[in-house]
Amino acid sequence: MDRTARRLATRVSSVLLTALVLVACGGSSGSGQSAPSTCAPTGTALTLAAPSLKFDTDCLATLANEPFTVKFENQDSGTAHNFLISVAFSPGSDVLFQGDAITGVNTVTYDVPALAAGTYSFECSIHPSFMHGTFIVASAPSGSPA
Ligand SMILES: [Cu+2]
Repeated sequence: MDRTARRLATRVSSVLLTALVLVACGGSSGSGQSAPSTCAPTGTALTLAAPSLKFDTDCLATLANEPFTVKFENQDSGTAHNFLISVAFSPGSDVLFQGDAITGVNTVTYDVPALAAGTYSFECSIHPSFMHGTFIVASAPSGSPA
């Protein structure tokens, strides 16, 4: 009788362990779906390129409360792309800036009004599902010249 109870206890604890391991793995393996990228602003002259139906970066950053420029190089011959910034990467979220589409190969520089600090989304409104990234607006790191 005592042995059976012991076995049962061992069994229960190993089931619990397995469950814990599964939960731990499940928690971290969700990163396949858009773990937010991060980057820090280095100025207000941004560059972005679109080679072969994607952007060349998944994170752009600019300084808060300062107008900035985005030099956008569409390298896709015969394909139109644009650049927009929205509050979040989801349909229907507020668009803060939308640049005119250009057909590659071509380069345009967008003048974008100042934005408040925050984390936004940038995307090509024509191909948002595979052309999008994180847009970070942040204050200059302390200690850097104003
Ligand atoms: Cu596009």
